[in-house]
Amino acid sequence: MMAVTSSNGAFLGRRISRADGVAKVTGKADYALEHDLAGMVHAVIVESTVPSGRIEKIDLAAARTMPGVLRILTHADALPLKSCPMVPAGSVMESFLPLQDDRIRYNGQPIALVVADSFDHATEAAGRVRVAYETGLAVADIDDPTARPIDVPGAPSSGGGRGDAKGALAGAAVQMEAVYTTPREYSCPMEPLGAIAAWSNDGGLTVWMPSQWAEGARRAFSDWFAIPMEKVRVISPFVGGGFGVKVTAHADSLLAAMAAREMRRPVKLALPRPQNFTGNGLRPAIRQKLTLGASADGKLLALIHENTSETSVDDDYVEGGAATAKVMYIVPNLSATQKLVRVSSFTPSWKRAPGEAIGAYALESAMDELAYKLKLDPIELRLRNYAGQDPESAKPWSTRRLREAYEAGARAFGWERRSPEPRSMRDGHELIGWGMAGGAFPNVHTPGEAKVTIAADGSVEVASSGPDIGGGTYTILAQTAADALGVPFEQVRVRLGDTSLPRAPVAGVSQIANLLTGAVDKTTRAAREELLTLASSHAGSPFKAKRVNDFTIKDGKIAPTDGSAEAVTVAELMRMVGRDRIEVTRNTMPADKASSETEQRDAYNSFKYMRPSSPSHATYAWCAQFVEVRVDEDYGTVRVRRMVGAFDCGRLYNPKLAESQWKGGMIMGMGEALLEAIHIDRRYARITNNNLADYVVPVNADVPDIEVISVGEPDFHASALGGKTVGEIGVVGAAAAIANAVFHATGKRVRDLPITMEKLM
Ligand code: MCN
Ligand code: MOS
Repeated sequence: MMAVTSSNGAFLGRRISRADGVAKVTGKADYALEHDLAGMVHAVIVESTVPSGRIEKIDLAAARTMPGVLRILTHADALPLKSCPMVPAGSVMESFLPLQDDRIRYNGQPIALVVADSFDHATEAAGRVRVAYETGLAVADIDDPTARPIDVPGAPSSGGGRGDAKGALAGAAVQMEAVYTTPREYSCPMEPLGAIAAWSNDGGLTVWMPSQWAEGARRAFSDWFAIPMEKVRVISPFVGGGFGVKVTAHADSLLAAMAAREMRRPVKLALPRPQNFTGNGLRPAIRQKLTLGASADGKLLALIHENTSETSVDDDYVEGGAATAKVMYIVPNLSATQKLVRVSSFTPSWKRAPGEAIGAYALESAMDELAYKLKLDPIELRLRNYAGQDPESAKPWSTRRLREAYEAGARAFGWERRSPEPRSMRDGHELIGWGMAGGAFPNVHTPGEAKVTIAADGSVEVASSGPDIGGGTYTILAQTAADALGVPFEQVRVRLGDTSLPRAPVAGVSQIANLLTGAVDKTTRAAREELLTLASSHAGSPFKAKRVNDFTIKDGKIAPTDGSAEAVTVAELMRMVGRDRIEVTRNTMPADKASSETEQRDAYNSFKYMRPSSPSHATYAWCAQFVEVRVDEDYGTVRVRRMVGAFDCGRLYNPKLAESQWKGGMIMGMGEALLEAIHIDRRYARITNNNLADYVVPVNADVPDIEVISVGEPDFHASALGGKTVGEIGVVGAAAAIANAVFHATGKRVRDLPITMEKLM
């Protein structure tokens, strides 16, 4: 890939505040469920109250007589649906389709849909639906005595290895083995799931829903209802967070569309908060056994990672944890295995850094344990095993400034003042603990598409169906186009999140920034070239220069580089050459791809076309995290006092926004380490803490001083403009750094997250 320098480089790299920020905080942002369509009615889901078995009878008599009720759908009369093979079975999207049969797979499964003239009427009536079940055997969770781990041969991202780990372990001078467990965790976007769906008379479907991938949702609706993709429009300009749960469409939006079709009216289905928890979007509970073997001087010889994770009755969802272990250290012998446990749950899905977050927690905790065994500083142990190239593929790193991250983080934190012994630092009745951990996140790429329009007034519009789920896509794409054309940032307007706009892949695996800045840069350059071709060739142009390269555009003004004529604004030139617009669409498909292929509806499906970003180099973002905790000796309460994260994410398009991504990730890591866990009532295999009062996440008062440092440099193997992945790396390693700090404070190693006070007593 080639290094690209923009015409003036004025906006990319600047700390510009979010372009959508004011609209969001003043209530002007258009969230999906805030629409009000003429004739719209409301749907509410009735959930199963048993975890397994079948529906014997649904009695709708009482519900039907309730005020405002228009229709109640059940498996007996709901529309038959087709499956959606868009993503590999179980990889992130459930295969379950609601109201298709009488079988119960989990407690909370949608089993009826009440449609009424208001949300309150529908809710009231939903409470009157009476169901008789023939209950079956359930497996509550991974710890259920009847749970049976099963093998998943060829599981993606988890199995495999290198060398002879068992053999090397036997000969290792120092060994350590531990099992780390993590509970089910919910993604917790602030904006709940839901949708408004409306069908047109000619069979077209429009869905307003919050989505990390509008194109993917469009594909799902087209499959489910067996209608052409062109007939579906998904609109999602603003998303109140997703963290993985909005990667694909789920039963809520599907049921809204199904009801709208039955009713021949627009239907709104707003999922109440508790049904978000019991519907989808959980990281599964996981058990990771780590076995390390090292020489007496701390060189890793063997690493064995055995992962067992929950999945649903229907799907083989794999949350593999070994991805980080495979690339972090130069260990010659490594074995990774994966088992699944089928539990009576909906299919788990992604939560920020699926695999990496829990994998780094286990790996970096185990490294900390090994460091104590070897009486080595944890950073020193990591440096002795520093991987100079990718130990997995033997490819060179594109960039790996992890050493710099350790150094910068340690310096900012004051790591050299740490006394290594556990329980050796205190402040009155508070034990002080200092811990650290590292992390990695792969850099991937799916092609994307963009449209750039230069209008008669000189303003520029950038359009893509790609989303801004809160990270800053609106802002960085305006920065990109402003630089590539040479106009002020304020002159660029960005439209996103609507499938009537050019196609884009999923905002998952933190790839949107890199691939859409690349697509927008390429498209804007093409638009610039068209504008300058007019400047050099049109009879109305005031310029004598004859080549596109002879011009400069700066601050929205075009002039011949040699100064032979006065500059004119983009608007003036458009008028002089008699154009009311210049419109250009480009994609970043590989050049050798036939246009018949790029035109096909699936051409931007991340689950088909996502690749590591470079064929020749191993490309990852890296981090080192440092944490101070204070543990109350009497009560066992843990408070995080300071966090420092040093990140190598390549070039930053907007440091202000990247830093807030990192901080958000680190805070999520705090939740993972100390607070978050889904609790199951074993008798009914039902989630009990299905709300944000009982499912505890960090709030402002919990969040300490967080310092983040960028040690990256532009990496053109990673992306066209030199950036690496940002959105998920912040969570990777954070929980381990906290757990390690808790051990340093207390001398007690808790290997079961979250680390709550009772586990420390
Ligand atoms: N960025 C940058 N320089 C780079 C790369 C990114 O400045 N080299 C900044 C940009 O402001 C960009 C943001 O970081 O908008 C995130 O970019 P990227 O890493 O490409 O991530 P995506 O846009 O693909 O977003 C998805 C990612 C994922 S997968 C999860 S999960 C997650 C995350 O983003 N969910 C989030 N961050 C989130 N942030 C918010 N507020 N809400 C969520 O739901
Ligand atoms: Mo992010 S969990 O890949 O949506």
